[in-house]
Amino acid sequence: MRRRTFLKHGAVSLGLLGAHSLFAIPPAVWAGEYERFKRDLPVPPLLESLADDKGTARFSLKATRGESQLIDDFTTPTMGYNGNYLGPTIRVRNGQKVHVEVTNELGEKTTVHWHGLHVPAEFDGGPRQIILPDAVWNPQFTIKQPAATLWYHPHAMGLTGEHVYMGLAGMFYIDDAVSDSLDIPKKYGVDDFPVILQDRRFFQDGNLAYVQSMMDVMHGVIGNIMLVNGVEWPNLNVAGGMVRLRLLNGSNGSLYRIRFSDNRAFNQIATDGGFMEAPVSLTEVELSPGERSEILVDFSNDSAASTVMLVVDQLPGGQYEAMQFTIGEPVAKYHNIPEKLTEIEWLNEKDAVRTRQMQMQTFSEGGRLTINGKHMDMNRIDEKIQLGSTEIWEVSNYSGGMMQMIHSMHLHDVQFQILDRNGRKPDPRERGRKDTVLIYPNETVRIIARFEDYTGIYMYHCHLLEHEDGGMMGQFEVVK
Ligand SMILES: [Cu+2]
Repeated sequence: MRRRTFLKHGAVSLGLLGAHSLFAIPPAVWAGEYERFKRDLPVPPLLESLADDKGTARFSLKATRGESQLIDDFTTPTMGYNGNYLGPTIRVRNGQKVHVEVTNELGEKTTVHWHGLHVPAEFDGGPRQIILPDAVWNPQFTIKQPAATLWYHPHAMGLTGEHVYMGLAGMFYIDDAVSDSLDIPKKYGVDDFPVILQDRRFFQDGNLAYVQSMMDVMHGVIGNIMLVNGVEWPNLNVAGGMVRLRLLNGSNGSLYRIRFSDNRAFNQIATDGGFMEAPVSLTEVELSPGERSEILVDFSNDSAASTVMLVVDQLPGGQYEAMQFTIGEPVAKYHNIPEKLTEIEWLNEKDAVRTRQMQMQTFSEGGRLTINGKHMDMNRIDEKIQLGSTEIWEVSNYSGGMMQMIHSMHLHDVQFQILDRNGRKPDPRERGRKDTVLIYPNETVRIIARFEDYTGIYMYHCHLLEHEDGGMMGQFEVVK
């Protein structure tokens, strides 16, 4: 079915896709004959923890290669953790000791970075913690942060974009007394679902078409097929009640605006690093690469067997009816939206010991991607930060001219808070714990963070993965 459709639309794709038309399968939306939403949304399995006699949670992750049916009728060589594509969801509690055994079966070096997790530098999984082929890495840490939806992915210098593109990524949940006590959906895969959004581009033979041109490095690799948890056009059967979606922009370089096909309102309850103080009613969530958002969607007024779609506007790019919800019978127990979710300790500008300027620049100096005019160098420490201190970082994006594009600033080690965007207070939906922040062209975003508990070297970088691999990254060292 798909192949026939491809031939039929081949001529159309030539004109619209330009240089990529020779290898790319045409966008899903043109394949009018294809039956969508016939595959179930895959829910990554929860990773079984083997708790030892001291109560430490023990996990085993293997980075491997495999084959997947990301889009129907095509077999694609992929990478995954403990499977063919993506990885299992790791679930731990605040205060818990965690030990992960990571085995690298990729045949090339990789790392595993715990995105959003506050851990000792040596266990952060950045480019300094390389796992050689067939080697085993044993990070151990204690969870010291509130309930949140974090994720894990590779972070080897120059290879991050390709490894993530091939499928290496997984969710990392933290639970605590607050998440236990809130009367919200929390049954994994029943009324609480991970939603990992990733656009991808394919060759006609089903292979993923990673970086093919300089444009792909400049803008990030922008796909024309939207995957949800590793499948194009999945359907999810939900009961007629409240459903919690943990949205992750797992793309390499696309900005996503996410909404429902009927533009219904929903409530955002968490930012990157955990619950907000109170739910925020929205009709659209905006996520740059690496950002997460938890939302509560009310299906209790939908009649049984009705459907609604999750729509993703991709910038730059297209619009996707990414997945379908099919609503079933009403639930027996209905969750209300809590008025209050948690308390956040807001950092005070007056406590900041200094302000650092971070200029994210595209092709500033001899065609390079830089921060403050500097290209990433593993042998250079860019910023030294006093342990326990609070700092303001002024992150700006003024590349100018033809090079206007978004950046997505990610700091390892900390959860920060957004003070303002071009001097204006952030939207309510951004008032919470953050580890990744969208920076629009011609924008300066001030963030504030406290660097506590651990000394050592951590990364800060653009989370457009081709920018990161291209050198838009630096190292800060927390010192005593
Ligand atoms: Cu960037």
